[in-house]
Amino acid sequence: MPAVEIGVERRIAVVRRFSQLFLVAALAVVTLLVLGASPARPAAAITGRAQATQVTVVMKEFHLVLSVRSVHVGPVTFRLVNRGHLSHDFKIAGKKSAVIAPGKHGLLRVRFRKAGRYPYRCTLPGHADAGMKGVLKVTR
Ligand SMILES: [Cu+2]
Repeated sequence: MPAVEIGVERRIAVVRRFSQLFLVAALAVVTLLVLGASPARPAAAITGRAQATQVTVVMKEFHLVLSVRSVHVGPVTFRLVNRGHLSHDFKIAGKKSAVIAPGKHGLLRVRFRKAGRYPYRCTLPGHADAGMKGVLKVTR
């Protein structure tokens, strides 16, 4: 074989090798992007669709009974169930639900960004003073 042809073949082989390396590198980058850069983050942070913690709040005259005493930082859905004979609402972390009629239920979604103690209350006149209040602990 003439020397010129050997040179061309070698060059083609080098180009092939580089394109294979490039493909492997590109696949690695795509894989990292799909999986998310940091494996320490929870799955919810990678998908961006954090699963909200559910807390049931039973409303009665005159107290609010929460299904848990504490939640973690992040989105929380309060499921409000009025088992009383009067209308009630639920306010926490500056967010307030609609007024829930007796026998009805509603939802309040709150995102807790910091750990701490968050007071909650029913804002209807006199209800908190009569006992419809408490404190929810939010932890890291
Ligand atoms: Cu009330």
